[in-house]
Amino acid sequence: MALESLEEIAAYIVEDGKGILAADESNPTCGKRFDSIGVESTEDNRRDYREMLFRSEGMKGNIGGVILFDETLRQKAEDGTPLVNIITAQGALPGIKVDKGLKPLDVSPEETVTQGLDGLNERCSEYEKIGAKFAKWRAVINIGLGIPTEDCINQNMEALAKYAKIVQENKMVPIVEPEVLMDGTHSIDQCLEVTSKTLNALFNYLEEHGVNIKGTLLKPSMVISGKDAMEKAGVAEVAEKTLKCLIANVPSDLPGITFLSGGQSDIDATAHLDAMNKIGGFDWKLSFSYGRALQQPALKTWLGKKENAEAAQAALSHRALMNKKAAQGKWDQSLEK
Ligand code: 5MM
Repeated sequence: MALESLEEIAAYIVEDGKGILAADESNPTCGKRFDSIGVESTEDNRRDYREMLFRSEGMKGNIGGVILFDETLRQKAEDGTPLVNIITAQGALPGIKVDKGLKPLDVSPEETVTQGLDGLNERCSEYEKIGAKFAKWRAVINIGLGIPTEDCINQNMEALAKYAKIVQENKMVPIVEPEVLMDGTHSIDQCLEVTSKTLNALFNYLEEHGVNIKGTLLKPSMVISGKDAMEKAGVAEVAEKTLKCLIANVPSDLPGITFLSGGQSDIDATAHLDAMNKIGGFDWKLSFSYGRALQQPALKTWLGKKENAEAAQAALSHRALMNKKAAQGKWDQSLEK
């Protein structure tokens, strides 16, 4: 894969309905996932689980990129092959999460700002040498009484723009991930308003900081009702309002939008993506960068046992294929049988 420019890398990741496997759980998050199946989160167990995922048949043709945590980018498989080489052999590009997590915002401590700009240039330079072709930074926006504040949106979106510029200077494609959390009782319309403000600020800052939009991918949350909302919007409304928000706020020369799943069920995440692609009317590729919605069935099947690896790989392969179909607007519930 001789991909020379940022534009070529970004286009490759999302070409023909391919999407991204988000496997960049930090060790504490991986610990939570493993707790749910009664597996200890050791370095070897994390390696075994991820090696199992990356060797799945269904990676090929369905997954264009894999986001990794620092530990995984440097890890070798049981037979000594670097995990990065296994990913590349599947036709996917390795990427790296470079943010350093969340800290409370000084002016509004119930909100957070993402950290990680200190030393980012040096870290990116090393990651690029190890083989990373793209990077990811996640900002978190909460909806609640009086929040998000303007300060929270502005500080997080400006940090995303500064990160993106540094990543591009190191010849990698930045994925900018502004996640508006599903937690709360808010309506889909409140989510639409907050997501619109957030994306509007993000693209203003990206422009101000001279980020090349054609060499960038956006990883947003969908416009969706809060997890504990009284009334939940259905698939058609989520698709319609998410597209309305994106069309109003995202430049058409951005090559791809790869959604996060954010706690949606695996089928909901696929159905929403498919509904948007069936509506159409936009220039970007509209695809996926799911963590839980791709991994959950595989994790529950694996249970930390070697004898379950094949069935777990089949579960991941199935979800990867279903989401590729959704990214082409060709998914149907009957394919899930
Ligand atoms: C896979 O989880 C990622 C890492 O999270 P932490 O830094 O909190 O450990 C996360 O950024 C992920 O890439 C996105 O949230 C998308 O994952 P979901 O599960 O929301 O699709």
